[in-house]
Amino acid sequence: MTVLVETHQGYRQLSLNRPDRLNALNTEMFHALMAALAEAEADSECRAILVTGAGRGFCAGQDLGDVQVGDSGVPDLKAVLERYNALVRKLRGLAMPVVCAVNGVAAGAGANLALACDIVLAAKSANFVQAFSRIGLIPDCGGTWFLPRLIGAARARALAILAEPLAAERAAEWGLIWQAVDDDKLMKTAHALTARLAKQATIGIALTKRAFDAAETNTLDAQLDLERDLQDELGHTPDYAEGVRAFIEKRPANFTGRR
Ligand code: T3D
Repeated sequence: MTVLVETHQGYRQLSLNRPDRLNALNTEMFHALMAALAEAEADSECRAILVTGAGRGFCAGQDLGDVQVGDSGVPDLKAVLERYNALVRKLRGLAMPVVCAVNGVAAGAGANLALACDIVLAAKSANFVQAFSRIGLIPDCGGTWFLPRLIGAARARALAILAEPLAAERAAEWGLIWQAVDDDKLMKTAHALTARLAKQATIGIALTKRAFDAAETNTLDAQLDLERDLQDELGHTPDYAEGVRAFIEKRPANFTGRR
């Protein structure tokens, strides 16, 4: 199985599972990952997702041995990109938080797949490589969009053009990821974080994701209107009522994530 699924209380862990290829993405893994995300989304008990990799790497990007050749006899990269685009759209559109635990090297599309997640943790020994320029390509999987927004144009361009590995701790210092964690604490930290998120107000998190994504193209005026509308929507959720009640009663809130 190219993606392993573990069900935990309130969340699912999806592990990319081609360790002998550093979890490089092939067609089978793409379909397995899309299916696992759709199944998690359809499960009303699932309120968060943890993505990680099996073995010593997180994901080495596209499996360079698995590119189909099109009718004209040249590699059909458009087909590969359609798959990546669908994956990134799926991750970004999920109405629940997605944590990524980068357990080892994240290269090419593998690096940008991690950046498409909401909160990225990485083992201190892990690194991020925009490997594309080494094979004459541009960063895909949203890389040209995520990188400058997260770390600024100068660093984004150098990483993309030079394809030098960026160590996890430096990635955290630069704001590319949330946190670099001691290797032996990575999965414990990732599980604790994901379990915590699974108990938060899920719809509020989903609309927070939506608001941040919209802010990338909105004017302040449009964003203020969007915030008003999303907050109005959240004002009708049981989790908002529970959050306020719990505050007043000085007790932890018991969120359900339901409408
Ligand atoms: O081209 C298109 O299809 C369009 C789409 C592009 C999207 C992309 O993601 S482009 C970028 C593709 N990825 C890369 O170029 C990265 C290639 N891999 C590497 O540069 C290195 O493997 C790493 C820097 C990631 C890790 O290096 P290292 O020394 O830790 O491991 P290794 O020995 O190179 O790899 C271990 C095995 O995994 C090895 O197999 P072997 O020799 O033991 O049988 C290696 O061939 C295999 N592997 C690593 N990456 C890939 C891969 N096999 C297929 N595809 C890979 N991307």
